[in-house]
Amino acid sequence: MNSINRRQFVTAAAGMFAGAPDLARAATVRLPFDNGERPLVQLPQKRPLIGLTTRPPQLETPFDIFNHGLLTPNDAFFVRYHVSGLPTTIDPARFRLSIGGHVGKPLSLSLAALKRDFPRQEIVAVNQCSGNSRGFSDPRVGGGQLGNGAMGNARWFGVPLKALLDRAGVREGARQVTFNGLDTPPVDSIPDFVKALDIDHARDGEVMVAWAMNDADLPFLNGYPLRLVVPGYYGTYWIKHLHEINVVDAQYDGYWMKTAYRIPDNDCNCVTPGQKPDKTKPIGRFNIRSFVTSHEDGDTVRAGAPTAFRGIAFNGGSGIARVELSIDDGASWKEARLGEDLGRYSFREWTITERLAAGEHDVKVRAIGHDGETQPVSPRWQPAGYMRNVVESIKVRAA
Ligand SMILES: Nc1nc2c(c(=O)[nH]1)N[C@H]1C(S)=C(S)[C@@H](COP(=O)(O)O)O[C@H]1N2
Ligand SMILES: [Mo]
Repeated sequence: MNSINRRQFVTAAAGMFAGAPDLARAATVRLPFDNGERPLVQLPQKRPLIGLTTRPPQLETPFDIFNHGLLTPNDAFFVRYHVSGLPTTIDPARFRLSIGGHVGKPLSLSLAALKRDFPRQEIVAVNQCSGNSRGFSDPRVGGGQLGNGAMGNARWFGVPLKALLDRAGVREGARQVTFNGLDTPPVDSIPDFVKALDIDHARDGEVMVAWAMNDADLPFLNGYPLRLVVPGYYGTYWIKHLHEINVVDAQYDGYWMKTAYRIPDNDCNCVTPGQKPDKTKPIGRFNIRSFVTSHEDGDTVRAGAPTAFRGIAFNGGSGIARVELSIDDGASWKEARLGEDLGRYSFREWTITERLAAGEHDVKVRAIGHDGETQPVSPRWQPAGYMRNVVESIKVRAA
């Protein structure tokens, strides 16, 4: 366990910077690992969030947000980009989504047509970056040194991808579907960010093209005007500013599928720390995770009095069957009560009240999915630092 206090250290009140971009970097936050100092940055349509890079903009959500409701507010939702050429202005009247390639009838759809001519769909789902929590990797690995805030849960509105593909008429022999957004690499040597899904996955009726989240248009930095939503799958597939869908009759082998975003192809998707996997595959579904959101490492509670613990759990789509809390470093576990069920791709709230005897307590939380999956007690490791899902642990003092 890291010895630095896990409390995110805010040196100035964040709210006062709203609307004052020149002061937007005056506050900092400390993530609980080496070199974890980060500026709080305020970008358009966002409240001050934890800044990772500016070009392209990358922001993570301050963790206490997850204690204030199951849906992550749009202005607090994390932001991840790979390439720095963001579209600067998008005219919603002239924007077109194209669906082409191995189809009978290529389509070019305006936003109005998309909203008018197709069935609507709504789904609550977690979007989580593959590298969420990467900063905790030990030994450390390259890539964005993220805390636990590169995730968020939203109610997405849009049209099922299946409806679009059916309208275009997928031809015999289709293997995959590729997705491209309006952002572009700054130089030719960096490959454009294009991702692919297998044709059956793309047509499962759940993958969707979304234009709204939590009852509002997508914030620009979360993909305005359209993004792909791939419930249960890591954020890398959730293409933002989506404008090009292509059906292909071969395995798509662009850089971001063939070389990047790959995981060890074994049962644990892990290797011995420091080793390289001998076989890899594209990253896929989330593994199961759970967090305490009501308390942070280093908190003090009243000894002997009821302490209400609360948090969230989620997984790749089987849904959360059970969450358990331990206040004795994993020696014994008690089942928590699950909150409202917003669907099997959503955060699930859990609560439990415990009385802590005077002294230090190692508080741990673990979730069990309907598929039986649970979390490992010691962290798994892989060279890219993806898929961290160790049982989380915080120290709480009762006095
Ligand atoms: N166009 C585009 N879409 C993208 C990316 C990108 O770089 N460009 N990054 C992906 C990755 S890796 C993640 S984790 C999610 C993050 O979604 P968010 O920025 O809305 O939180 O966007 C995905 N979609
Ligand atoms: Mo990501």
